[in-house]
Amino acid sequence: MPSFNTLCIHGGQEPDPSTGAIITPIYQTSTYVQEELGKHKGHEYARTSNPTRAALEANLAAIEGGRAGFAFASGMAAINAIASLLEQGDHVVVTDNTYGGTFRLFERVLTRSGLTFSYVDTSDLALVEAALTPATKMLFIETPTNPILRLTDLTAVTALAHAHGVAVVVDNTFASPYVQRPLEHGADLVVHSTTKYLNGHSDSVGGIVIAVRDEHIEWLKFVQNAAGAILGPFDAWLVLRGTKTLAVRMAQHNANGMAVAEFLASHPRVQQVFYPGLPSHPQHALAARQMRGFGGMVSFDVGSLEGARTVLNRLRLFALAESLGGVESLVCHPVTMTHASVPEERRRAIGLSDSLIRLSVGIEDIEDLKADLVQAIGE
Ligand code: P1T
Repeated sequence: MPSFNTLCIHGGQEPDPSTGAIITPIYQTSTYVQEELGKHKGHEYARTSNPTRAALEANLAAIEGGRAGFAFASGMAAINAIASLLEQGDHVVVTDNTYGGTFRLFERVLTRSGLTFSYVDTSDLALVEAALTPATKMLFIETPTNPILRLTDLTAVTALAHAHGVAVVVDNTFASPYVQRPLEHGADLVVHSTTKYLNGHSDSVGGIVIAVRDEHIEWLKFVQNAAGAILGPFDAWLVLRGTKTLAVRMAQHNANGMAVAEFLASHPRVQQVFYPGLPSHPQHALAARQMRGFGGMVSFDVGSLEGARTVLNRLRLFALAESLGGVESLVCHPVTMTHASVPEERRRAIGLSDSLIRLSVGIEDIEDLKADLVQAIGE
């Protein structure tokens, strides 16, 4: 089996059969001409299959170490496709500090179809076990969480879930498959917003589900076509271009993330830093076991909303924007931006304060990033 860096570039890739092009072309077509009735080259209609999308799906399945991948129009569409594995009356246990859009999909959309969700701190196995009911069919884990960067022990939680016949889904968006490999810990499904590290260049929105079990693969293939929230060929091509440099980008995100976290941790005006790579992180030992490097996401608290506002408005190289995982650094204010759909009392319960600032540390020169933080926060 080729190593990770090689799989990023070559996994699932073949020269184009019609021309030998080394890069899979953008098959920008809606349909495929059949030679005669019932005789075609493996593709009939582009919602059902597209060679560019298929090349991306094979690439991402190889990178995550899964058996099949299914690409969707966004990370949320991918999560919605996973939820379609469930039926009315089923119950899901969800990491409490999940992306705000995931919470909104579950609470505002899927509860209308008779699904129920319990939000628990999945870093605490006893809480997970206590939340399981006879109706629980799925455990939806985000680790590290967005934006508090709390971790869940994937090996332990998967063993617990499987002992109760519950499938485990891991949203691996924040870590990327370079940093964390949920399927190797026993997870059943991995989901990504490809919008983030996998694409890596902030120029495409998409999602992927990686599956290992026959019944999941069969259903996801069916529902991708039946519901039709597919990733378009141009976006598939962009993500495929992105994954070729995933390994080198992630090594630099890891290095810059660590350096920024250490810089913030030593800054007198910063009250708290959330980063799994810091020894002060309550789950640093787990992070060192479960992750390869600690990623490029760093959150910190300057103690007051006014202070946060000043920093957010002063930063220059860190652009004020939602999203993450691109080569350029971004900063956001989760309470009013990415997590505005989470009710205030829930935000308080998970420790998401009004003064929290979230950084997506890019791969620019670290000295330039530190200089920007100094001019924004002060000496
Ligand atoms: O934006 P979309 O491609 O639909 O992905 C949704 C999503 C799913 N899971 C996680 C962990 C995410 O962080 C996201 C999207 N997050 C942001 C836009 C953000 O700024 O946090």
